[in-house]
Amino acid sequence: KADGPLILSTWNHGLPANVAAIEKFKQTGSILDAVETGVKDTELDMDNLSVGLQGLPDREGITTLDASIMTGDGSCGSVAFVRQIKHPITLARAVMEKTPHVMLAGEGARQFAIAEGFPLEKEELSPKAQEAYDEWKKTSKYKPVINIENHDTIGMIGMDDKGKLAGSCTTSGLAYKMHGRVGDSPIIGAGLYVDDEAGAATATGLGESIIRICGSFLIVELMRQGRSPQEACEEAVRRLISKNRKNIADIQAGFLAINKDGEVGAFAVHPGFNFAKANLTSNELIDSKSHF
Ligand code: SD4
Repeated sequence: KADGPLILSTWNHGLPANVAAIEKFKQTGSILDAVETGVKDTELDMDNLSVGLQGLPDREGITTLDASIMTGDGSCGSVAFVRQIKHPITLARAVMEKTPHVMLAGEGARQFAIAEGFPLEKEELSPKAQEAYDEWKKTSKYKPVINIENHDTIGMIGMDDKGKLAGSCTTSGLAYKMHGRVGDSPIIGAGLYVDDEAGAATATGLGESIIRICGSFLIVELMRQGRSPQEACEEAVRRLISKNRKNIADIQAGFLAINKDGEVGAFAVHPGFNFAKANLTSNELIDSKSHF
């Protein structure tokens, strides 16, 4: 078990998110609070066009958000295809803690948010998203480009000093997706899975390719069977490639995992994936290896 909390999160924005997570952990001692607060930082980052209401819209010009949260005892909550909510991760946590359900989507998620007192934000694109959308509309081609359009979702997994695990994942999903499209991030077992008895995993990249293999659940189950987090992430990437052969050159996906002993692993389909790893005294960005 770690001496203090260990926090891992996807991509460069994982660095400031980890700082927010560690700070919160110091205040409350809760790994759940830490992973929620950490990704809230990214949900507000105006430079991030793949998370939060400033994210790139769907092809109708509407930004819709997906998020999930889970703890190692099996508690989980998520929201999908939700509009006008600044912190979908907090809404996902409310679904987990205040409803008998795991997942709320679309208008129902928004109604629940209103009932819980979440402020509804004005529905308008951020200046950067508007500019990108106007440019995209000139050709309206739907072809996600790896490491450009599909990067930047934040997935965060953490362990406290007693070995308890929690994770969070939040995104505006694929840019210019069809209206109503839901990715892997709010799907428990695809974008996120956490089990104190085995480990935790989160995913980023083309959601369809990740859903197809139940990516995060697969990694946690492989760790349960004794694979290291690194071996488990590599096996999940191999599986993903085997089920997405036709267009694998255009598909990026990356996985990040921790096992119950605090060992860490990461692997991606293509180069370019990285993650941030923090404890009480350090916070570093690490490049993931990749299959190709
Ligand atoms: C999705 N997995 O909605 C998300 C997108 C993503 O980095 O990870 N972007 O498919």
